[in-house]
Amino acid sequence: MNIIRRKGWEIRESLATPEAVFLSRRALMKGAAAIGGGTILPGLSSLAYAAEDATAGLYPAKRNESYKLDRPVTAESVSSRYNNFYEFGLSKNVYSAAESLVTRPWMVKIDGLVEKPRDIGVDDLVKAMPLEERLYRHRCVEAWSMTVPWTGFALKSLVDFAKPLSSAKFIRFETFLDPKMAPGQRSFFPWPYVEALTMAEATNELAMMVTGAYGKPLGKTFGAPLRLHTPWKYGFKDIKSITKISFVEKRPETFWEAAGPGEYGFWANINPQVPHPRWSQASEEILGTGERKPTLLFNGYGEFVAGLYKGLEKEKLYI
Ligand SMILES: Nc1nc2c(c(=O)[nH]1)N[C@H]1C(S)=C(S)[C@@H](COP(=O)(O)O)O[C@H]1N2
Ligand SMILES: [Mo]
Repeated sequence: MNIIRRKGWEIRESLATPEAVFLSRRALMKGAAAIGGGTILPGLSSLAYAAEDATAGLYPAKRNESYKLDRPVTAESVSSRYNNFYEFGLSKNVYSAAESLVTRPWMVKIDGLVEKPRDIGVDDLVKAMPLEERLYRHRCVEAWSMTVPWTGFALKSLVDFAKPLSSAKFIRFETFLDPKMAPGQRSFFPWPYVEALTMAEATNELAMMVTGAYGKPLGKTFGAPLRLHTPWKYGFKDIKSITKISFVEKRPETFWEAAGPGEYGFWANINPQVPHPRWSQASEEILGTGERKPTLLFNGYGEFVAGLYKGLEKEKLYI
């Protein structure tokens, strides 16, 4: 157990209270004193503010009831202690290492084939988007699954905000690159982590940008402050801690395609009948229960997404 360190979201939640304002003032004075004789420099207070989560008060967001479950939500104590976040190590037990992730200030670059490329602070982006909660199932390619109440907004809202040109055919996402902060990035993988979707996939209602979970701002181990969730695809598509979103014409090479092209592809749609080269995808272990359930085509989300793949039958849609 991690007793001494407070979780990121506890600090952020308390921001709404006068006490937290007082505390950050005090931290600010200390900082100013360190810089020069105790005078507060102009502009410093906004800097200090940007170091914290200015959107914490938006949680919990109202649930969108369109996405029904066939199983209980996974306990947060389970889902937040079994993670894939290779930037912080290869094991599932990376949650305390991931606490080194510095999530404020956090800029997101929107570039490529858009009307006007821009850099936007994650809090300004979140404030411009309609936040809601969705109950989604998550199926990792390693044959385990979990069910999480994510908070965030439809990726389509971000696409509308970015105003892509008609020449944009794909959307490419990139994670931060900082091997000092994330020691896993010193390993042999093709960093930074990259993922991508077609524009049709990105504007499907299911594709979600996630900024929170369990009614709170996103914990670091879940990929704060901004990650993707596409519940009909294997979990490796759900890129964490996004710093760059680019609209492009050519299909990008993704992190896992570059790392293991025989085993992981661009499409990664869930299909129990197409095994991974080294194991079956027919069923999944439900995290925290010891139970196995059959895996469903498109993870059971076919009514939303099956139409996206008409005419693409020659592609390797299921790895
Ligand atoms: N940047 C980054 N994003 C990532 C990963 C990663 O290692 N780095 N792992 C992926 C994989 S394989 C899965 S299953 C999910 C895990 O999400 P979770 O830790 O919230 O369960 O994140 C995905 N996104
Ligand atoms: Mo995964």
